[in-house]
Amino acid sequence: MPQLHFDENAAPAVTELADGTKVYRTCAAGFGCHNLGCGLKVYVKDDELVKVEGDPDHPISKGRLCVRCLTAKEYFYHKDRLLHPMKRAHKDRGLDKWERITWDEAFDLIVQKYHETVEKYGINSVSCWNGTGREASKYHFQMSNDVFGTTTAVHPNSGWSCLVPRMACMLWTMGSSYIEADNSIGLVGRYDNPAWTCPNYMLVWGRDPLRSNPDGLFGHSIVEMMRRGMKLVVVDPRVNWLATRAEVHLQLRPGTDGALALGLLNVVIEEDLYDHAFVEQWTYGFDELAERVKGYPVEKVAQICEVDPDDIRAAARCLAHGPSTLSMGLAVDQNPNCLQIGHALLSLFAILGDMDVPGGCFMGLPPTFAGMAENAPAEAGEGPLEGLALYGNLGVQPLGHDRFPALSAIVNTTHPDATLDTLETAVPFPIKFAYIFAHNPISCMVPQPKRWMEAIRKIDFVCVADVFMSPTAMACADLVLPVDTFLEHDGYVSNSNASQPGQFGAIKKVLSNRGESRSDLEIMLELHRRLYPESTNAKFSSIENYIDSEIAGVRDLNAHYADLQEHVIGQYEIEYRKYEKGLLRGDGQPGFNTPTGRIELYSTVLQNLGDDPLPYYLEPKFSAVSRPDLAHDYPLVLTTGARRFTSFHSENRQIGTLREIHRWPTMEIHPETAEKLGIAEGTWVWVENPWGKAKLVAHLTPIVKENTVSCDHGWWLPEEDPEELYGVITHNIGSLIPHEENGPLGFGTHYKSMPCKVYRAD
Ligand SMILES: Nc1nc2c(c(=O)[nH]1)N[C@H]1C(S)=C(S)[C@@H](COP(=O)(O)OP(=O)(O)OC[C@H]3O[C@@H](n4cnc5c(=O)[nH]c(N)nc54)[C@H](O)[C@@H]3O)O[C@H]1N2
Ligand SMILES: Nc1nc2c(c(=O)[nH]1)N[C@H]1C(S)=C(S)[C@@H](COP(=O)(O)OP(=O)(O)OC[C@H]3O[C@@H](n4cnc5c(=O)[nH]c(N)nc54)[C@H](O)[C@@H]3O)O[C@H]1N2
Ligand SMILES: [Mo]
Repeated sequence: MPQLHFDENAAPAVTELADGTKVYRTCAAGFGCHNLGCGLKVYVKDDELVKVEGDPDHPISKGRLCVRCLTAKEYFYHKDRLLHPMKRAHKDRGLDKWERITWDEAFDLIVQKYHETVEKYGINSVSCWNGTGREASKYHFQMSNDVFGTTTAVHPNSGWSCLVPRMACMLWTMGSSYIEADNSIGLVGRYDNPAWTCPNYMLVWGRDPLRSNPDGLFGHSIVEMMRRGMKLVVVDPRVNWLATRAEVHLQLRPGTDGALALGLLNVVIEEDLYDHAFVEQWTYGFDELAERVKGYPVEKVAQICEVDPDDIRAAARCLAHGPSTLSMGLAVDQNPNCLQIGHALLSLFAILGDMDVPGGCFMGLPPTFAGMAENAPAEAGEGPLEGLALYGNLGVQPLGHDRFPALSAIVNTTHPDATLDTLETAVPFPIKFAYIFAHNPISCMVPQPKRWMEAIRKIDFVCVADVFMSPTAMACADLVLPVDTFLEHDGYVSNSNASQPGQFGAIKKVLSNRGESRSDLEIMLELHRRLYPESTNAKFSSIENYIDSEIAGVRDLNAHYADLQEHVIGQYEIEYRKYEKGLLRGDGQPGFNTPTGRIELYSTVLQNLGDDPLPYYLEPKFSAVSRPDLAHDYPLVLTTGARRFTSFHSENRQIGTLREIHRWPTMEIHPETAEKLGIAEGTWVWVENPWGKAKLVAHLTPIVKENTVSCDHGWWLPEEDPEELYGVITHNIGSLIPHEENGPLGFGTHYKSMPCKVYRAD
């Protein structure tokens, strides 16, 4: 099991300069980020934030920082930060009529509304909402299940189209909680550690890690590996920075990923490029897979995907020069074909013999973290779920799991789309209470934002906890709670809770709180105290106890929170080739943690869940191929949400420097297409389809193909009128994405493949 390694040669946690300035080392979980944990040096003088710099002693980020941390001062001292709890009369939702109240009054209100709801409607009418994996997301299930005691934990990303589909493939077909490109992240000395091998090739699929630093892969590690000789194959409809440096760039038609993945498998099998010994010993269903991929010959796939057939062959041949590794991203999830794309890509690297070898695809240990169905700790809650395991065994099925039972096997939130149906119809029960934290559904997460906004407004009591007044809070909340930044509280960061190798680090309070802001963890512990005054649960008694018990619960790491505070960051290693050593399975036997003990190219789990056990291609439901009737009026293909350095979803829109770099909600369009439509650089345009429209600024660029436009997501204009909701509906590209158009098991949707037309807004 992993052990934490602290670097004894690193700078001390705090040093003092001659002028009295203190320099604190800490790990970042913001300003607009996952709780990724980049190393930070924070300069503080007389309780004033002077500046932040990258921490060169941090073994993973190694002194690098992105523009969002480099503009920390603007964020920290921003005039729009929420500083006090505020409430508003129910009838005034949407109006800027807030009344400042005390924290005591705020907690009293929450507790009162909570009890009223439970008494009148039952516990599951209480809902607890959370956005993407920020620091606060560590507390989503604790807050929902342990504090509120409800199964109505909501994450309303249509089709759960973020990470969970990929995780489902990893867990169900490979028996690994998470599989990531091996970038030496857990090894002391990193790339110089002899245990590591530099991959020969990395397949970067629908992911832009330099901008997104996604889920445990620090993007710049790709550049470091390129410097050591790694080459790239990129699958992306846009020519991003990595694509310009790739051996092969497959610039596919958005949404056709499933066909391309099967085409690559076809070449590897037909040209006999696979690892026979590995296939023989460790995989299940190779013959069936080989038979299936015969249906995806290169010429046919090339036509579907609008790429050159020779490029598909070239890509497959490159990857066969292993070790090769896979970095697959959000474009896999944001597609109703997601499970099959993920399954096909993982199968590709499995038959190439690249699973869990140095320089290959690193297999995560079985999961221990909140929300995962398998192997989860049975935490005794003190609410109505007392004594039940938190996940997979809730006793009550979360909302929508009757229609989409596969979801129960992977995550215990409600089904995102079914939640909207329930809000609108009160079937099977009404939702009357909502606690929304670190989440801005109206600006960002949901498709059909206006419809969701109206549905959320039907909830009797809505509390939003945020750093800023978000459009969701302005539109829907009765109570807002001011949350602080990671410089104002203690906390911790971790890499997939030690499923993957990597880091455990300390978030340290280095500045006094602005106003009366508090951390999500403090709010959670206080709510717990007030809802369970008799509780003797030591874990919830203090921040230190809470974090200590969280760390202690993770794979027997030899650390306490005090150690993290002292050393700032601990690195841990996990062995390669775990399947040979019995480290993946509960019974300690060699093999994989699947029903057959092998990597299931033919998935018995998918079969039992009612889907095809083999990967297949689903043509996007609204494409010109599927719906030629739509293609006449909506001839362009819309992909959305390609990440920018200057924002994290809807966050950072009020930061002046970042808005100078990227001023407006932007649509990328090919110059020739723009010319035909009379659209010049910088013109405001409407992007429209039968589901809705959004107003953006055109940026003419040849990085997109002539038939494709790529639009920003998560926009609102904080400088505009709050009572017009900061233009959030006007500029929201989510309006063009349909509700409940998920894959067969309820996963994925069309965030990256919809038809549209574009015209000038003037
Ligand atoms: N700066 C910043 N970083 C972030 C975020 C943020 O908002 N800002 N969000 C965070 C979150 S929650 C997530 S989930 C991750 C996501 O981060 P990533 O997984 O990196 O995903 P994206 O940036 O959405 O898209 C990556 C690439 O997919 C391409 N693409 C578009 N359509 C398709 C398609 O149909 N097929 C294929 N193969 N590619 C396509 C885009 O052109 C883009 O280059 O980023 C996280 N990191
Ligand atoms: N069209 C389209 N839509 C998309 C996507 C896309 O690619 N295309 N991507 C989707 C994806 S992958 C995701 S994950 C979702 C993300 O959707 P969300 O997670 O809902 O989006 P955010 O805008 O990040 O909302 C987070 C809110 O939390 C606040 N906040 C920041 N830090 C803290 C904190 O520490 N505590 C608290 N309480 N609040 C905090 C921020 O100010 C912000 O208002 O969006 C999805 N929406
Ligand atoms: Mo996400």
